[in-house]
Amino acid sequence: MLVLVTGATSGIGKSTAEIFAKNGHNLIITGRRDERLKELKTKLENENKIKVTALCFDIRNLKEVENAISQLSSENKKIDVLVNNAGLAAGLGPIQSGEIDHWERMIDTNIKGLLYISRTVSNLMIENKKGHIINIGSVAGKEVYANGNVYCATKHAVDALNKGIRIDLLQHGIKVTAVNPGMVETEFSIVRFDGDKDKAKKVYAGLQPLTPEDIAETIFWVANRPAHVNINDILIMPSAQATATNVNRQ
Ligand code: NDP
Ligand code: 8X3
Repeated sequence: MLVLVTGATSGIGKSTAEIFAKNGHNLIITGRRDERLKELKTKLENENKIKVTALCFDIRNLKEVENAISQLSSENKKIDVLVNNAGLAAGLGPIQSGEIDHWERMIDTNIKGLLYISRTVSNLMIENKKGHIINIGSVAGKEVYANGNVYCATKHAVDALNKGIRIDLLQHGIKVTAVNPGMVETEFSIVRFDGDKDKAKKVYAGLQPLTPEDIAETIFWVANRPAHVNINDILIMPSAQATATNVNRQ
């Protein structure tokens, strides 16, 4: 399989690239931090007999997305799996004092970025007459919690797009799946709190969060179902988390 993972410089995306690499699959990895992409490419190619293509671009920029994908070799355009993982939360506060820049970053990345790459790659999958799009949603796309307003809205949009894209691509034999995690300890909360590591650490205090590897294993499993089987939607939580806000801290 050839697997394109967006947001592979960190967290869930990086672990996803690693598990596919270990299992001998070629990869296209993307993100904005070029150094990290280059390091990961070198590591994965040295440790596994695979080919990794690193594409550095900002998923919020349609031109950058289209240029990056159009420059792929014809072999690399035969993408079997697109993992729509790049995304972020910015801020956690009430709507009346929300920062416009935070809102725009989330909407532009989680919704518009996902749309840009899905449109571009689904056209390649249609030509290839097969493919699988795996969208990383969230528990925040299934319920809304206090101060989560815009982030929750973007992940509800991913939930809706997951269903809509599946309908649109049905006739082309392309599978579409959502993997929706609860709390996973990555750089997610550091980004959400604008680099405040102490504040980020407190999110996971007193409980065992999911690891990015837990989610990567689920993504790998989803991508490896037989051709006639599609997993539409999975909600995966730490055992210590019942809902977005019901958490059992010891
Ligand atoms: P990380 O912050 O560790 O990773 C986010 C990744 O997204 C990075 O590789 C980053 O790359 C990439 N990214 C962000 N913005 C852009 C952009 N504008 N252009 C290109 N790439 C971008 O967080 P996670 O691994 O936790 O998050 C991955 C996904 O999982 C997100 O969609 C998130 O919403 C979702 N999720 C996370 C949960 C959690 O608790 N951690 C729970 C539920 C869902 P770079 O900075 O190099 O561009
Ligand atoms: C990330 C999970 O609960 O922090 O999508 O919104 S949560």
